[in-house]
Amino acid sequence: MRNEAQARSAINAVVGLVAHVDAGKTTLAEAMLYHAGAIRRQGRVDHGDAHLDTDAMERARGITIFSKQTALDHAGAHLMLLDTPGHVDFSAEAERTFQALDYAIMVVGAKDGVQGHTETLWELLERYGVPAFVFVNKMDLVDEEPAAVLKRLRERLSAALVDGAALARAVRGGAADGDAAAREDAAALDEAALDEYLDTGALGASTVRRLVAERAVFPCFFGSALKGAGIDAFLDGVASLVRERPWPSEFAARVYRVSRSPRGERLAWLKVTGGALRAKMVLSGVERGEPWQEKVDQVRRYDADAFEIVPEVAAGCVCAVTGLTHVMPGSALGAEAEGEAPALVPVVSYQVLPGEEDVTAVVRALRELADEDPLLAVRWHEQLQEVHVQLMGTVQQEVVQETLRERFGLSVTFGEGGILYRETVTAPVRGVGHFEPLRHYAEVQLLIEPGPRGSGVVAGSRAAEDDLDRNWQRLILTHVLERDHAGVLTGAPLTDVRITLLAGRAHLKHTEGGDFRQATYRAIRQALMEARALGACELLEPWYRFRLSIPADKVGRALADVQRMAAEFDPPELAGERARICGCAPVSKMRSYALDVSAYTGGHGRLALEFAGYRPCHDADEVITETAYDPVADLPNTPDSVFCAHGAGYNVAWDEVPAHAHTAVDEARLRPWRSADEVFAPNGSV
Ligand SMILES: Nc1nc2c(ncn2[C@@H]2O[C@H](COP(=O)(O)OP(=O)(O)OP(=O)(O)O)[C@@H](O)[C@H]2O)c(=O)[nH]1
Ligand SMILES: [Mg+2]
Repeated sequence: MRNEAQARSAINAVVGLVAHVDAGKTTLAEAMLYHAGAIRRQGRVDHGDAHLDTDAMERARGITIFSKQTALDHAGAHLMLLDTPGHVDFSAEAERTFQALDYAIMVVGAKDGVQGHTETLWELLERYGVPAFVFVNKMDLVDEEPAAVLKRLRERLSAALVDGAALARAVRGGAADGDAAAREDAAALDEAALDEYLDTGALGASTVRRLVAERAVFPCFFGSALKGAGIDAFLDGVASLVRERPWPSEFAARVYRVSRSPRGERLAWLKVTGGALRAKMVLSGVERGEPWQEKVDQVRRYDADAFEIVPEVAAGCVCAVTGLTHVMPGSALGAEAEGEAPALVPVVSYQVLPGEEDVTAVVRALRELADEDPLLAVRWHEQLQEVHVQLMGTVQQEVVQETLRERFGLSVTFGEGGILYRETVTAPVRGVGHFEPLRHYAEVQLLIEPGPRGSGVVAGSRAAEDDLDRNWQRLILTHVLERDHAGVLTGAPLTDVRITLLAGRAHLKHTEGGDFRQATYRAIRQALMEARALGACELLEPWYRFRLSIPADKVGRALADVQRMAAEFDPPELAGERARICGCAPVSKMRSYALDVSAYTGGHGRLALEFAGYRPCHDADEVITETAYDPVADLPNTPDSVFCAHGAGYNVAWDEVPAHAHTAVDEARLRPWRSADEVFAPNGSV
């Protein structure tokens, strides 16, 4: 490990290696560590002894599954490297790390070139605003000159790619052939830089670093990670072209990953983005409506599987901490702002078949895994005694299966995958829920309104605290946010709505813990039944963005296929022998298309798919008919209410409930809308 004097003078940068599977990220990380003197021997992924692919499943498969941290020091820069998995089944794990990156290294295989997944990741880097270096790897496998490869990459990735080695030399005042050209290329991409170049005939180092940091220029390097070619120039280039952001002094951090150590400790991996993180520091936050406060136990600096316990970590650095049980990947701590929802999410749900195993043990184990990867979204249907999880594909399925066996001694299989539908409303509707069996009492009135696509469920309140105590309001909003609510068309989860608490009532003596939960759930379902009666419920289905690359003579067949799939697409682009069709299509139509493509192109076609959000279902009527869901018969999700008369509770059908309600919504008394977070805040505005 570096000494502290070195650390203070060094520029800190968190740099992620990203690429499609097998591009050579782990091998490149290995080579960089070796050339920088951080490890004494370069391991090989193929020999199962790579420094970073430490997990047994990774070593057996020769792929990276979990992202890892390591660090090196080179020429005044302290680079914290995050190696990410490239397989699409683990792309959510890769995307999580994007939130921690100052820079990315996009690895492109010289022979494979830019693939569909490369473009997906490149666009994600743009979305997260991460500056990028490009490393063209496996140059030992092609005869092409770097200049020719660079020209091709400019067409596919970005016109702002420049020769990185020449640019780095130019920054250091180099005068070799090509250095001036690189400087000129870079200057041409930015107005202020061009002025500087025309005035002085040069570009200052800080200008070039700014261009890189602002994503105006992407320095591109060439080499072979396996043969160690081009690595020194790459390290010199990265070290001289990164700069450190100024970090605010107030503590802030973002959790980018959660995992378990081999000893079972829950590890939260985070990037400190303000102030410093210290051991024993008390942190607080709100997770899914639940406020929490906890003490950080150990702060650890990791290098692959090994770690060092440190008293504190400064802003700009990544670390892992123990002691935080509530944070999830993406959680914002301290002054950090809420992050965006991830783009790469699973859209196919699989039933977990427990076989001989005890189903409750399987659910418990899966919930523990979902605590690390919330995208698994474990769903337990009590009535049907069925467990469902969401997965990206069959390789992830194998990994979950193996993890259940190794960690929990459970052996399960999976059923066939099904599409994950969702439901929303297209018009505002009100709902009432009342729960009053003998010696219980709670009533809730709320409003459900359509929200923007992709916004999920947002909750807030307009009820006055004089009418309903703030603690009850908090409790009701917690119940709104604590789980998915089933829609009434097919029972699929409700999404893209804003749910506002309008009124409610508790009983001084009789309101107990679970009563508001019952009233809240029933109010939501009652509102959805009202929406259904108005024709204002809508079924949504996931869509894929696809990139289909095929031999040019197969374009007719491909076009006929995508048309049949109800796809929206751009006209085919022809380039020499190949054609490319890009567009969007329902997941339900396209999810097994890769096999067809492979068959009708004799293995020469490629289909890249990525989740493109939810849209109204193209065959909603058929899906609804086929599901044959009866929302009134779904008793755990009943839209009905329970009222009390003569000392006994009795059921009131959903359409009668508003007439029985004990509270009334008085428009004149409604307060301005406040988000759930404001209601939860200890001293927030009221
Ligand atoms: N010929 C050649 N092979 C290489 C080079 N770099 C990596 N490889 C090989 O490419 C394969 C994949 O390398 P990895 O480093 O595991 O690739 P990765 O991008 O980390 O893969 P994932 O983490 O699974 O996405 C291995 O067989 C490497 O030995 C190179 O420069 N030249
Ligand atoms: Mg790897």
